[in-house]
Amino acid sequence: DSSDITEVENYTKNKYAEPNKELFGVAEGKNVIKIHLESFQSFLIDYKLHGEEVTPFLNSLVHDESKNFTYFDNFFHQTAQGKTADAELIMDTSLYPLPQGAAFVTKGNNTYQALPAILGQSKEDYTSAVFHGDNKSFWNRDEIYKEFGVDRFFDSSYYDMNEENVINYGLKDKPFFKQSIPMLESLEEPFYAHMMTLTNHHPYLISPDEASIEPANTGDPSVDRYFQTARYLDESLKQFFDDLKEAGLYKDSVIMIYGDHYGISENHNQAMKQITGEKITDFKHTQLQRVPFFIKIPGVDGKGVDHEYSGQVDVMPTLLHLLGINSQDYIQFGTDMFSKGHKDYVVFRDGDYITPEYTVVGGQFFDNDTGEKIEPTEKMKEKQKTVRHELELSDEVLYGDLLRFYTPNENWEDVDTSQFSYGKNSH
Ligand code: GP9
Ligand code: MN
Repeated sequence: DSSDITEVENYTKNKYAEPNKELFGVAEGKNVIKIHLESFQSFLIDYKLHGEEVTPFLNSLVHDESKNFTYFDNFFHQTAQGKTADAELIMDTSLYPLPQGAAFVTKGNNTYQALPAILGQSKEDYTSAVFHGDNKSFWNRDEIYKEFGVDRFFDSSYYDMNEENVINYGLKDKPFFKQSIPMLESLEEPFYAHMMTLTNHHPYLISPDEASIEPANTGDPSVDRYFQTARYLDESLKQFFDDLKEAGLYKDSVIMIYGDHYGISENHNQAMKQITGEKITDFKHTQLQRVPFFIKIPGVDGKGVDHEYSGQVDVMPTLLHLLGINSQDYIQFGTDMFSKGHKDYVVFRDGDYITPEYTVVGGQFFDNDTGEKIEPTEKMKEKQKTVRHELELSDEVLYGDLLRFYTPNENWEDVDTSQFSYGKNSH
């Protein structure tokens, strides 16, 4: 009931980190373009296969001399069984995913105070849109997006899905980005646009004429092809950036790029040993849960590589502060990545977590420098309790639909789901 939400509120308000004053509001009213890199793990960045860069375009953003982007190399996905849907949930609500199933499906009719609605109710009156070349009902998106306050959902019904354009789950990334440009241009500004790619998805299928790098040769077919679909994704991004520039939508937009979850599961540790040159221990496997996070803020020089430890849950408060919106009003488990008070422990769904100094795997503690098992100090045990408590509180929010009982501020209006309908033919 409503007393439970008070406990959660006390916790999250206490965890809250004040914005970095230099950055608060610097991107007020700017368009936001958030790009989802399907199944993309950070080990691909700067990785060389057969002596070639796999992702030259993304690498160029990391090493960008013109300092457009900041790249977080200690950013982690926090997803569980809901995979893509969990990543979307975490990034747009700053809640943790559920221990079982996908909240997108089982909690698709909960009340949320999610980014699309918050930006839509801000004084800048953002238009929110999701772009994805798959059927609108996959992962129950067409239901939960209404609760999130997503104004427009450009699903596969908006795209030319002819046979040549489609592989695996849906639209190939190159035609996806190409065809998205006019839709993006049609949106009322400012907009919050979420571009969701798909081709770099297990089992990493690509037609031979579109593969521009040879597969790896571990003998594990999906691992071997992973580099080819990642290269294709990288090329599609380059094309998208060129098209954004041509459309005049690049320079003045906030652009965020993130990886949703791992692409190579622990079932492929043998192949990954060949790829990384190291035995994939449980400790090492946790290190591989890094996914990229890039951000470009108009008018602010990128920092190159930022080594701050952070996770998907931290993105929402970070963005709100850049846009000049006070995030303290909302129930959020993450903290602003640019804040001096950013909390640099990253919680995983199973109760494990990682800090700049040590990693907890299966409840056991490992030193980050040596990878050796260590005895936890009292402080470390305390932190472990905090992590578990946070997960419990987040679960209470979702299982109890507790945001029903929460009003962020006096201006907040409950999301009216009847305003939204998705799919080309319903407009
Ligand atoms: C499907 C796509 C894939 O629409 O988002 O989801 P995943 O299998 O990665 O969860
Ligand atoms: Mn995914």
